[in-house]
Amino acid sequence: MMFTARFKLFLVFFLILTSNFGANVFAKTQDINGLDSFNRYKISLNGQWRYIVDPYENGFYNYRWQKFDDQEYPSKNAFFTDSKVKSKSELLEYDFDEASTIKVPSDWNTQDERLYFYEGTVWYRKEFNKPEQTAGDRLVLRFGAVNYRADVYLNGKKLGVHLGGFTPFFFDITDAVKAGINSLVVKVDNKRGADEVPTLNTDWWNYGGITRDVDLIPLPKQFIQHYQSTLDSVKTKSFDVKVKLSGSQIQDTDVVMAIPELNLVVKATTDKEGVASFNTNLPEFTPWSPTNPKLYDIKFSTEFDELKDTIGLRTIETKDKDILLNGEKIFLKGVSLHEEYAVDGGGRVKNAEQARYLLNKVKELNANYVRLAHYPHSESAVRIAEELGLLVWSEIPVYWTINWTNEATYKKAEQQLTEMIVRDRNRAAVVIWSIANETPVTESRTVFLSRLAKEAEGLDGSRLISAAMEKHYDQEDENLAIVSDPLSDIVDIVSFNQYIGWYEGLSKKLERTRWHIPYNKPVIISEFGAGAVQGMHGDKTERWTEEFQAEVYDKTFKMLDAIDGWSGVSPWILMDFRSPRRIHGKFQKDFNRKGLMSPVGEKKKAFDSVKLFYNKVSD
Ligand code: GCB
Repeated sequence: MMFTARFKLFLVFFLILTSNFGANVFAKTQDINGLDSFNRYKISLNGQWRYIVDPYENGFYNYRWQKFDDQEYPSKNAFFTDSKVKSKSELLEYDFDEASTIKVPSDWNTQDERLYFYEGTVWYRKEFNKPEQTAGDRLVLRFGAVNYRADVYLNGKKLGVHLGGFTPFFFDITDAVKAGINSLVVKVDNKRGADEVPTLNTDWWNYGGITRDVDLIPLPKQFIQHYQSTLDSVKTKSFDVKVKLSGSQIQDTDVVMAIPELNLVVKATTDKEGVASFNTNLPEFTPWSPTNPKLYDIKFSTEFDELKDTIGLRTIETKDKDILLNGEKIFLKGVSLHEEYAVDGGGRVKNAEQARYLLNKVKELNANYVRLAHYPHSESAVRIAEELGLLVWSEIPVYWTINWTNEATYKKAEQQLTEMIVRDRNRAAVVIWSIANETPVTESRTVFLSRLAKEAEGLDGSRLISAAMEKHYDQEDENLAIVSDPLSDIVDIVSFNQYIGWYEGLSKKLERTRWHIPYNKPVIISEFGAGAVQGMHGDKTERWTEEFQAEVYDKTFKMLDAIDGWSGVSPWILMDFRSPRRIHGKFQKDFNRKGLMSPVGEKKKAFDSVKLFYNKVSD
């Protein structure tokens, strides 16, 4: 068969594109995906970047709507090369040097008034100097998160594309980087799409931009890509760790694992995949728990590399209707949280301080648990939760309706799940991976979610899997709420959201409702709530008042208490948050008002209802 050069090139790209879980890349990245980098030496590319707003994607398509960035024609496209070279270009309008600057990491919506509602393309450029490196070493470019699609170019060469707004991705730029000044260009596009994850409809702000850190990470020629540790039992203290090496000559290499505080130093040798497996019985240790979130330093070293981390040692499992932490029953006293910090008019959380502010508010509720909704929050947030002793529910944005029958959509969800799990699977705080929120009960959806559950189980069999489901009512008894969903057979915890007293009836209904949940599994109420404008007072029957909200809370807790197997709750939500669906001119003004606090952190009455209830309930 005869193939044209163009088709051959397409085939090559297609094969490369389909062989990665991470970014779709034109550079080699398989062995850097999921790179454990939190504690590595990094050169930050955060700061001011040049930006060009491009609603018609002029920089991407010509006037015939043909792509400029076709790999066959990189030289034609001055835009992606040096911004000063404008000759022959069809893109004379573009000049990064004359463009304004925008902060990275951050959303663009709260930095430029024109972009408050914007959904489309913005071009970003950062120039950086090639770092000093030893010959043979590698240089990796890491993005913490870009919402939603990132097309990344270095010195005019396309490195690849990444889809998904909340997880990290990597490029090996060892060969693409040049001596002196380098030009890094990112086309960021936050347009929603019917086949994307999430899809067109959500109840949160679609913040666009490079929303998390950008770093250069120098690596030796042989390096530790990542590791996975599991404590099998607090009693036996059996501890399994797998360490994956990448780069050159990864077989038959010694890896040393040390936990200095436990006087533990053990050695293992890598197999032909570069994996060193440790199975060891730990000496006496203090288990990690919300009441004592003890963390230990852990270090892996090889002849060429060293990776440091801190870990908590704990187990999580279910037994019949109970959740067991370190073998003991625990009740999850939590709250749901969006990754939004509007205190200074801002939007998406941009740094660890803001994440810590929010998680400290969670702690003020006497909580031991937080639902990080509805997408993976930053790695820093998860680590701060771990430090503060908060158990974490972590989820991917498979939300409401998704194109369940489209394989490409499934792959996008699976990629986000993989990137989330690989990033956080050594965090003791994370106890639940959630694969979906309020999805319709259809066969195609259950097939889709079963595949995701299986994937999660394969990547990390040591945590619980859940999804926020929904309830319905008995046909003959309008006061009998039922949770019956085939997904319940697949997940470890039966979780569901319900809004009796707000979307359904008034608080009286909470007094009448009984529950039928026919599974021998723990039950978590992943959401309930009511809207209130902070500072608005009135009778408890008056919607939008703090009194109304507090009444819904008090009665809901009473109702839930009667559920057999009730093992946890994360009311919706800690703080009011922006949503384009919340357009009521008097009460909402672009904010979902179900927060226990206003967007700037002023408490409503219901905050105290939760605090009081959690004070009374034993863990
Ligand atoms: C839900 C969704 C959540 C919404 C909330 C609401 O069930 O899971 O994302 O924000 O209801 O306020 O309606």
